[in-house]
Amino acid sequence: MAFPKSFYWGGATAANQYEGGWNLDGKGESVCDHMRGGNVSTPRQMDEQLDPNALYPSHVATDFYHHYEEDIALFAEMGWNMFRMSINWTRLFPTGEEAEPLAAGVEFYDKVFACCKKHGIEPLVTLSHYETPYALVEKYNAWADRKLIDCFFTYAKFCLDRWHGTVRYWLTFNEVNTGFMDLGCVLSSSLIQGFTGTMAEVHRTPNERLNALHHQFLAGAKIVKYAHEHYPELMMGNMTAFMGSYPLTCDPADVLQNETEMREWSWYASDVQVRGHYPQYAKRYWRENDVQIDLAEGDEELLAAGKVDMFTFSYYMSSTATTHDDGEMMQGNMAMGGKNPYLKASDWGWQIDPIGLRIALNQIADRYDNIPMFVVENGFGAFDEVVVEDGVERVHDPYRTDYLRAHVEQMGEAIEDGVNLLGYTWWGGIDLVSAGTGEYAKRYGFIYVDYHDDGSGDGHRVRKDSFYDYQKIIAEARGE
Ligand code: BGP
Repeated sequence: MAFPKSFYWGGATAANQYEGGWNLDGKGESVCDHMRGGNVSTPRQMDEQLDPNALYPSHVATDFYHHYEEDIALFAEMGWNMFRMSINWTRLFPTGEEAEPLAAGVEFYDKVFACCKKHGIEPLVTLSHYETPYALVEKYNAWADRKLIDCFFTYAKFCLDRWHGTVRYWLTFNEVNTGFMDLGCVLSSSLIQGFTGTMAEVHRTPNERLNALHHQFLAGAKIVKYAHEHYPELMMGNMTAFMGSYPLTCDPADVLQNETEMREWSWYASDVQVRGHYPQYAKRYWRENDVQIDLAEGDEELLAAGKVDMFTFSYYMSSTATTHDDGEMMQGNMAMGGKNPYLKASDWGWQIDPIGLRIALNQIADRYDNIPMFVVENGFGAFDEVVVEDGVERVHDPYRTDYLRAHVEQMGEAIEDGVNLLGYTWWGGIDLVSAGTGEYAKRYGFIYVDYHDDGSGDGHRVRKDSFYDYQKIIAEARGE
């Protein structure tokens, strides 16, 4: 295999889906703490007021808060040398506006990073992974307001000042590009002040969406600039949900449609974050969609001064684009775009396309002068079954290993193509709550966690077959 010795292998998580302990030790409420669970056909519901009788999956999630030592030891056993996690903004700054962080929160992450170090695992930390303080939604409608830039900067600056010696790799906003669409207006830009209803009911104008994004670009650039000035050894990255797509036919109109969708869904955000300015096609989009960007004095300079050092992205599936009305749309949570007759899909309608990952890596390398890259999310959500054999609990999940192997193979090809890929963190690694549906049943982990959608389960961990498969793949790649 083509992987260099220095390659990072690991898994990725997010506090809102993994950590739990939602109100312990002074932690404040995040956006996700107000979201109920759903499933593939029932969208998640957002409650302005929490209902004491409802289940909110982020409240316990899969309880990393109380299991971090056990879990990190299991990660090390698989051979990981990287663990992507997010810091829960509200564990440090409960309402997002305190001047000083909560000591208990600081102590928790101190312990987590020390534990990673003990196991030789490099943390890769997302500063904001769908965890905007709910108090900032109530007060400012979150990223609609420029004020959030300062709130975020106070929080992010604290994190860098405290942990720059321990954490080298940092990401600003998870899947920030989803804010271009209604899809990202709940979890990512959180334009949901006073809103109760399902995720599918949130519709914001292009002007609202793109201004919220503008504020996130500025906040990201501000912390990247601060890192470059104070801690030049850090690697600061964007994080894009890469929505790979193909023209459904060779009709030039389909090719153009595909190009347009790729720009809007995937490239718009990273073009700003990597190049430090808005792309040439933005102005026409703004004009034709009634968008007036709140460009204040100094904004353009800040974007130019806060260019990221690495490109990181999630990749799960690909779709198609067409202008013909006979194209069938993909079904399922967070799945956008058209179906591809050459691809199979998961139970949630996500089309499986390993070659698409190689294409994505090459497209990013071509576009951004072979910038260092990480695939920070890629994975297969599936229903798993625990069976007891000779008194031992097991999960046989060859479908997950198949998906993993096929994608690892294509990353190897991309490295052969010359792509500057530094690492891979599989989404989950350990079971956690789904972001799109809020389910436990959509499992991604190599480690099973005994929690269920009806609130039952004791949280004990079980190594799935894929645990040993990933262990083997990593060892093989390292030539061990
Ligand atoms: C990405 C998110 C993750 C994660 C993943 C899988 O969009 O960054 O937080 O959850 O997708 O999606 P889902 O959980 O909906 O299956």
